[in-house]
Amino acid sequence: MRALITGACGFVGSYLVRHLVEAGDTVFGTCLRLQESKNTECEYHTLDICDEAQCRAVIKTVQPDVIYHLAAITFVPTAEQDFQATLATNVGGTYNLLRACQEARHKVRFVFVSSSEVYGRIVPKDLPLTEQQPLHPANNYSLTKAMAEMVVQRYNGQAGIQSVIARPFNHTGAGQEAQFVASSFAKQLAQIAKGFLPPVIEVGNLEAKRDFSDVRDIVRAYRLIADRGEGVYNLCSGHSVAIRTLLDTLIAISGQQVSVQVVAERYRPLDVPEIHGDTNRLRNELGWVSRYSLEETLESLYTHWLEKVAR
Ligand code: A2R
Repeated sequence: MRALITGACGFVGSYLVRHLVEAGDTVFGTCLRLQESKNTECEYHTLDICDEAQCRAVIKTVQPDVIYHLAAITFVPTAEQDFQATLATNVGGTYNLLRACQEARHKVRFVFVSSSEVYGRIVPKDLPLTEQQPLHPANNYSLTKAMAEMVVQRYNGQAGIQSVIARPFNHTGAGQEAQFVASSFAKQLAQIAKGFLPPVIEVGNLEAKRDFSDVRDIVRAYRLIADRGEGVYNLCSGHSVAIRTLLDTLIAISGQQVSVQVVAERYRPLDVPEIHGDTNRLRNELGWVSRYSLEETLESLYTHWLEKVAR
């Protein structure tokens, strides 16, 4: 299987490269800016998905059997600041890739990585969220992901393109940027452990309950979806955990005595107090089960930051 991953140098892309190589696929990755490759078993190409000609060239060169489309503007505040760039990347970039496949008349599986954020403002009676839940995007990031899902559906079945959509809920693991909540806590705890920070951890709103998975479980689901998925899949654990529990678990893992300080810059009022997804399609149709407990995920995150933090 010739697999092409866009956004292969990103957080999830790096895990997906490793997983597909281990599974025996011939893996090609695209990166906006090519970094020194850690994995020589994957051939990397520079690609700006906003550039139609570059998309056509990569599809023509690689001739993939499957495309995992991960490249995107992924950070919600960045998307809020620049709607045009987010539209061009998340929607236009998806369109460019699909057009390139259509023009090449190339038979391909197209796995679009969307987001659970497309469900937007939900109320407790909507839980657990199924794939049939109407989409109500509430920010630029989720709006462009929902629009891109429609682009994917528009090209599904055309010129040999077979698409499937993944809606991952929160996922984390070693290597995630510290702008995301679990990684932010783990990094601060590692800095405290090394004596670079006083024993005070800065937090925002701890009351939100979200559905967290390990990034390694998520990339396994992407390959299963590529292999035999159809339609739309929620990728989630099926239960929610309070952000306060994430914090308490990480503090316990670090074995430190710290005080917790709520700071205004990190504090956002809660639009949606609780989110968790329905995993039935993923489990029953594809036989997916998670392999990592939340504790194991948080341990790997903390260990990663312990090795990485510097003064
Ligand atoms: O900005 P960079 O150098 O970090 O590159 C990001 C890349 N990217 C692009 N690639 C090609 N052409 C573009 N115009 C373009 N703009 C951004 O997409 C980055 O390497 C990658 C996304 O990776 P992360 O931000 O680390 O996101 P993560 O957590 O790996 O999420 C993967 C997928 C995304 O589609 C999310 O929306 C979804 O999972 O949840």
